[in-house]
Amino acid sequence: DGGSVVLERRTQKVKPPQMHQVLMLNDDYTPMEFVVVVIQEFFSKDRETATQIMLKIHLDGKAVCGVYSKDVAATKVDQVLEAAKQSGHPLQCISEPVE
Ligand code: TYC
Repeated sequence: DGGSVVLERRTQKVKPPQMHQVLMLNDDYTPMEFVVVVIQEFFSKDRETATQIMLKIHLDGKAVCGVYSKDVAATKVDQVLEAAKQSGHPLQCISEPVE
């Protein structure tokens, strides 16, 4: 039969996921070399970039090591804290929403 067809258009609202930055914090005990290796290993940085980030942490107290989705950022934090614990260093790492 001639049933009516109603097409409803809704505005598409698809926002990109909130990104989270992973920050490493300075302390007086963790060796610089350990921090450089951790940044290379878990944040996929080359040695030069990792060294620059480590020095920024050392001088400023903290620095961003990478920006990821919330779950990936949480995994990075876990990996860093586990590696620090295994090695007996007090290195601290946190994640927080960008902005
Ligand atoms: N401040 C440490 C030292 O002098 C080096 C260091 C850098 C420690 C970065 C932690 O996240 C850090 N040995």
